[in-house]
Amino acid sequence: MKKKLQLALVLLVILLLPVHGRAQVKRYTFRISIGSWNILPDVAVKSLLINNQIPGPAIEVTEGDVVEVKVINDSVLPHTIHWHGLEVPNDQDGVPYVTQDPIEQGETYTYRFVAAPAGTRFWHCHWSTLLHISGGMYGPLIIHPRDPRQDLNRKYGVTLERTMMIDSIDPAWQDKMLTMMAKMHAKKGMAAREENHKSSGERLFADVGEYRRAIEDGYQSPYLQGLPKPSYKYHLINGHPYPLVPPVKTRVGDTVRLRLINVGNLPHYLHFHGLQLLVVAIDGNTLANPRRVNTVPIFPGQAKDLILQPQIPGWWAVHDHAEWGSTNNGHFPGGTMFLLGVADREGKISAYIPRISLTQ
Ligand SMILES: [Cu+2]
Repeated sequence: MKKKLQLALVLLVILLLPVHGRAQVKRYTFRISIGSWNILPDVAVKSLLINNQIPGPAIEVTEGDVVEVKVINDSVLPHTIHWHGLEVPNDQDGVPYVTQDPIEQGETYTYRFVAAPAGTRFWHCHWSTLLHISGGMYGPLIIHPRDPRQDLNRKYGVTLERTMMIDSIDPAWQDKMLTMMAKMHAKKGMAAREENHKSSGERLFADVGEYRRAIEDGYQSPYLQGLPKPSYKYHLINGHPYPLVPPVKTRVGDTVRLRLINVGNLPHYLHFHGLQLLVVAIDGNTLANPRRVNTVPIFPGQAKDLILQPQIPGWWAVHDHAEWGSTNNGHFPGGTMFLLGVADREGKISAYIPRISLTQ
């Protein structure tokens, strides 16, 4: 009897193995540099690039995989990387002076964690986040469920997938701040190297009491020094605003999964022409009751998974219905906008050929 039970267990394990697969170690290298990024052909912005791209590299793994990210800091500024929406060991969470020291110029640091929970998640720099996220330090972190019964692609029969990361930037502010910060840290770095110290040179306090005493003793808080503030002028999808956002081309009968991630500081309200869609997950977590909508609010730090099954052929506009989000430096159209091309069964999208207008 015992032997039969053992055999049944072994068979069960063998049956489950090919379905669930084995956890793997997935390795990534992030090389950080300061460079120029053309959001539009005539708008170049000083940026923080990871492997020379915005967004940075996409991490795509299966739940339970071990993720190893080697961060090489070739920039003069400090950084840490945070895994947004993941449940990682505390010392891998990437919050400077809360869970780790910043990664300084010339340093290499390796993060290691198990990918969980499944869903549409992302990563971003957590040092000077206002500047470093708008600078371009972010990327998708897609975790596929290990159990195929939890897989929304399988459930909805997804034939096409796109991930869109939304961010808003102020090029003039970003240029000024990155230049200023780079100069400051270069100076600090030189002084620190002479004294054989770490280069950040941040003033650190052990607790609130020490911070209060420092102010009583004449310490000047950085928040009273009046740094310039951003006034967001361009709204990007994967590093570019409309008209550089590539259209999503599909056909009647297809099922499209859009993974929207808002990494920026402004809310956006994406309105889809010509169809109703299903919101099937928020912040990577599957909804028990998907919502049928045609306008999708997406707030800072939020992710939403959308399922689209377009039925009417044509070129359909998808745009931010808070209209400032659909402008480039105040001019409509631009920003968070793209076209959804739906072909009929013969492959024809529309008799009307869309062109690009920038002067409406
Ligand atoms: Cu950074």
